[in-house]
Amino acid sequence: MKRIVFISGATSGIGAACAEKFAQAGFRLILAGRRHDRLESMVANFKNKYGDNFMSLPFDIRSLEQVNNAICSLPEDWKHIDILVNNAGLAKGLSTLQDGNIDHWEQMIDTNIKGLLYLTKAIAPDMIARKSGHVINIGSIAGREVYANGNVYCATKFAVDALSKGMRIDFVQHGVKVSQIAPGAVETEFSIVRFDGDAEKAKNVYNGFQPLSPADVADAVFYVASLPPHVNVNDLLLMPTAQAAAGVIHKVLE
Ligand code: NDP
Ligand code: 8X3
Repeated sequence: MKRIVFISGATSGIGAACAEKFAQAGFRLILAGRRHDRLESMVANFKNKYGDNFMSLPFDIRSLEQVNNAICSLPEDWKHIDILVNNAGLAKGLSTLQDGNIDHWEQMIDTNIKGLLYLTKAIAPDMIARKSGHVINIGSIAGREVYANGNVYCATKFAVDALSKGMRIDFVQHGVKVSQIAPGAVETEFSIVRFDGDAEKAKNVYNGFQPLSPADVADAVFYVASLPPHVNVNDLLLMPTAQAAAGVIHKVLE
């Protein structure tokens, strides 16, 4: 039986690259995100290339009701999820706490922490009942080190780190694995979202060095998901070679 992978935030960046990687390898995929049109075109494209193994599930992870309705709506033959990739997340803004935008804080906390919790609570009980499953949380270097103006985003990723450790303790007796992949700078839509669509500001983040690509992170997620049942990667910090620490990137600018 083909294993089922649920990917949150599959419409772009790391989530989309994970979808491509697992699709190529023959897994069945549930692709989630808010942008319905993108999910539909991904599913159509994958079905064309890899067969009938894909479904889209559009919802806003910040809404407990939407999360629960979406998971309850899964058809019987899609209900037993083997791998949950908790990837949906975002940064909004980059400023000191005193100048911070409270709407931005709510959005980051509601998505990166509460959304991850809602989705895990909706999916993990079935893994626990079956004594098998794997939760892979996408953390960040920002969950290891606080950088200037990163305050609330960093706090949400520190929370992902803590929740990954907590889940691992809670699920261990049930044979459910928990891993965290924590990347450094990856060029995705992340900075465009952070800077409210300012593409030039976003591009500057990645100027002068080679960031990770979404495919680099997807390779790591796939590796972690492919290990035998008795082996788990608890935690994997994956950095661009040019990034030594959260705020230390060696840039060569012309
Ligand atoms: P992208 O902006 O490219 O992708 C973010 C994804 O999250 C999108 O698919 C988006 O889908 C989804 N998402 C955001 N808000 C919601 C919501 N409320 N409900 C459902 N889905 C949502 O960024 P990345 O691929 O870079 O980010 C993926 C993860 O990786 C995030 O958790 C981020 O914190 C983390 N990360 C990113 C790094 C980087 O440098 N890029 C480094 C380390 C970690 P949609 O808009 O369709 O809802
Ligand atoms: C994203 C990486 O360093 O921009 O989590 O916060 S960083």
